[in-house]
Amino acid sequence: MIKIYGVHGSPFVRKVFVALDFKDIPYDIVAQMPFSGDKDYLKINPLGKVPTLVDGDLTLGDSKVICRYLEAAYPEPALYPSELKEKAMADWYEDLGGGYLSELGAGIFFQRFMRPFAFKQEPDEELVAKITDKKLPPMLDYLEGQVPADGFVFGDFTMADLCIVSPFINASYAGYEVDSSRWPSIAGLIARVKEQPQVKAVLAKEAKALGLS
Ligand SMILES: N[C@@H](CCC(=O)N[C@@H](CS)C(=O)NCC(=O)O)C(=O)O
Repeated sequence: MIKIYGVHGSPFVRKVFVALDFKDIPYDIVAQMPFSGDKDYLKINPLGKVPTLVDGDLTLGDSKVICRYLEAAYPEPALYPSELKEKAMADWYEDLGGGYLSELGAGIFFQRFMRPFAFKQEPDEELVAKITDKKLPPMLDYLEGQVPADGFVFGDFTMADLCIVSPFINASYAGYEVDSSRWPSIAGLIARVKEQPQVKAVLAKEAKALGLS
């Protein structure tokens, strides 16, 4: 049975859980906190980051690498587009969502969720405002021009939709919501992705794990 090391709430672990559920692949979760410095975990993932997948003699880090492996090993139902340029765009959205956008979402989440609840510290609202007022608007302007007003980016739901939306899910745990009057298409995509059955099921587990439900 496939084993996934990670925790609910991480946008990177979320991708892997959704991919496995979407493809109906059974798996066990091995609870692994990020930033733990756990020496045994560093033996299987020297970066110490989550998620890590163990499938028999294969041990892989990085959500993108893991999801690509799952897509190749279990092609149906497809979670990535197959047309060349759409596939390339899906890579770009995964890179953007897991890179810069994720840093912004994590910044809000860390300040407004982790600091008060995990570390009993006040959030740095100046830093949050810099993200919400300066860094996010140009990204949202760009995304607003990329995503459709209805449905998903490539027609059917794909990993690209989840990658675009995931940073905003984490920001929403910290009270940030995308302004739907300014960015209606991206706000609509966030709502639709949250309702996608496998995403919805994983988010329900996250809410429980984070004490939000
Ligand atoms: N590129 C990696 C990023 C994974 C990542 O940064 N995970 C975070 C949790 S959300 C983590 O483990 N951070 C711990 C650290 O950076 O040491 C992926 O896609 O899996």
